[in-house]
Amino acid sequence: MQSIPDLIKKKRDGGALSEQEIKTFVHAVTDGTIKECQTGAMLMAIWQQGMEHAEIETFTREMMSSGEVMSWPEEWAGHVVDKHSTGGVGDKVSLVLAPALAACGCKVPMISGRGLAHTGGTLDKLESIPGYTIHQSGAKILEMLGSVGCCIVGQTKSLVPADRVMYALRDATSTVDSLPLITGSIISKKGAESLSALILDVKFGRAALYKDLDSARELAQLMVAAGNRLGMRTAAALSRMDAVIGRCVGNSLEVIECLETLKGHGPQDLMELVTTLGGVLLMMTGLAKDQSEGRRQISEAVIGAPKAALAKFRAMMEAQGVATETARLLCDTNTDYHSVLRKSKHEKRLETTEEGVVVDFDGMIIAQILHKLGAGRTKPDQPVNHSVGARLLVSLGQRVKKGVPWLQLDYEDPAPTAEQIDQLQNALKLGPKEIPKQKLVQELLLPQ
Ligand code: IUR
Repeated sequence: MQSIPDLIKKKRDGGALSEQEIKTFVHAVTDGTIKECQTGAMLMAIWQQGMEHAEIETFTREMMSSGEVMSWPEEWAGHVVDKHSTGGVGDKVSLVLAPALAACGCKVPMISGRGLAHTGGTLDKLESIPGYTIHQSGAKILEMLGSVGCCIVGQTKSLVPADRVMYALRDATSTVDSLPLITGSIISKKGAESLSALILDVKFGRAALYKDLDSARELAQLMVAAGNRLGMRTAAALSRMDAVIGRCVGNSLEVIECLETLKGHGPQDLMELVTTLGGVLLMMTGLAKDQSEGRRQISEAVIGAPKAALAKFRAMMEAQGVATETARLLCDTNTDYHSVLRKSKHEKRLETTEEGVVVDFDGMIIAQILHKLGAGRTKPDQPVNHSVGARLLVSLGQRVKKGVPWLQLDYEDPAPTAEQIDQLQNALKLGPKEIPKQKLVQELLLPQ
């Protein structure tokens, strides 16, 4: 058998690793027999030389098999689904989509992540709800899927251990932005959920990991191919991420916006993402005959009477540790959300400095400043301040006069500096007239 240095050399020099060689590497990472520096060197070799399709497939499969692979009752066959987003600003889709899918008959074992860098994490948002416990055992996940139909939880220790090791080292070796490594990492974890169908929301734009449509499409194609080869019906949406999804950014504020959406008052762009992604999933599971029927079912679950998705969200909160009274308060109409969710000690309203039509918000600037004010983290275990956030007070296309409040900033410690306020002011772009809206979901890649 070849030694680890031989494998590193082969990849470093541009060779394609065989199935056995990839197995040897992933096993060594999983059982800890490889030195950290060797894993780092292999990651860099992969970053530089890339991988062929067959290598990516084997790599992903081996990562998936490095730990526990979940299994579900036979009667759920075909209906176990999930979605993954590559990360955005104000991206709260999962909190609405998971219960909506459950209301439509799917089983949704949604395993999510925490936020890192400028993008928020679904788990951080949920943890702003007192009592919500993201760590749940495999047995409890099974029980929640049986009784509620969905759960949103953190990665369990036994799921894809090879990724835990590699992901930490990728950060330390500047190898995060590698298409085969991203594909292996994301798709192996979804494969270990034993999904019937998976939708990927691959974002492109100013506030996304990939700035242009072509590179986002390249990643999406690789992930769709790997997911389908692993036996999940996998599709991807390429969606624009320049401004903000919905009107709120920041953990508590985003939970409030989701609850409002589940009560039928959601912003149009958030609903567009939820119904598009959910519609494709329902089509892939066969629960809807086509995409538009799927969209209609999801929309009905969210805005129709009774509020079926809201009921699922409430049941999910309770199943994951939220007190019955807290869950009831959050789901009541005309509730005071801040009787439950932490409100920031301070707020500041930014006003327009000229007259004009709102043509753009720079989501990246807003996210970066909120991150500095404590809404996000720079290191994996850093705590976040759930109360820090921002709410847009004006909409795209709206004509505004000078001196109109356009952004409410919720902050605690640190307070924003004068320079940060100036930067935030630059996030708002006014123009002489409205510009045509661009499509939010630019392309869909569906399985053949
Ligand atoms: N999320 C993951 O789970 N893996 C990755 O490589 C990235 C995000 I980038």
